[in-house]
Amino acid sequence: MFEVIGERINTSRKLVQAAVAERDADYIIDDVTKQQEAGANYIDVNAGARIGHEKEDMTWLLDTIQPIATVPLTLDSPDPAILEMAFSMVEKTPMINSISLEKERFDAMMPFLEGKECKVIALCMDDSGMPNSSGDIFGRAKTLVEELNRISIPTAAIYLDPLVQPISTDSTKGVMVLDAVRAIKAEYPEVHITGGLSNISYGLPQRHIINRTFVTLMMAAGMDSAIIDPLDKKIMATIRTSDMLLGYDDFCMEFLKGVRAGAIES
Ligand code: THG
Repeated sequence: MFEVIGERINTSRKLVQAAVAERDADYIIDDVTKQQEAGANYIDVNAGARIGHEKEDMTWLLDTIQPIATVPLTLDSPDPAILEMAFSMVEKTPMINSISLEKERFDAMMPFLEGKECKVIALCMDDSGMPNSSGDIFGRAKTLVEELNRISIPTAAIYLDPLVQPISTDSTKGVMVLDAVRAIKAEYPEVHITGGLSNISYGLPQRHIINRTFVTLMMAAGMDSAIIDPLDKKIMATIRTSDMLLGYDDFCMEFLKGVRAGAIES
């Protein structure tokens, strides 16, 4: 079944930033509780937006969230030192977000990940920037899987993020990532595919319908996880329905449960 990584605890969101600045634990606890109730399988925690405060903000967020977390956390930072500190604080085996092929980040992350039991998001990014073709995405994915396997991270613990780019400036950006996901899953059936989706609709109106349609296409290609807002009822219903139609919902149990709970409607 599809795994939802709840994206809401991110200081780039105004209300979260204010809650973190004021150390408003009730706000954070309420938000995490709602994400869990809505079906989040992981809670992403990103404290990067208050420049110069990431370390103490991440520490406070983890101290606040852990006592009420029923699911594991996705520790989200570009800074390997923050990820290392956060890793040492969590009780449940976390997901690390992220490693990439950018040299500085890669070189710092590899020794840290070696021998660790955790899941890891691997961005198809290198020092030349965003990928420019499906072959580019595939090549980077292959390098990441091989390198992580070499330090004993099993393929099934790797969540590749192919990096979705806006379709508004280049109409091939949708098929580019869809083709890449199909190629990656053909080569590595056990690897997971995740990532943010909303970049696809950047610069266009009515973004939610674009994001929802795109997640269905991505799921058909092999995406089995995404970093999204689990309180967005429509995208959650689209994901549950697509999961069923793709054969991941035995006896349509989860779909029927969602309908009975009022989470899925026509
Ligand atoms: N891949 C990986 N990790 C990621 C991303 C990714 N982590 C961060 C980000 N992208 C995913 N998380 C969020 C969190 C919140 C929002 C978007 C993505 C969000 N944005 C509102 C907006 O842009 O309109 C902010 C509005 C507000 O201020 O509340 O909510 O791609 N591996």
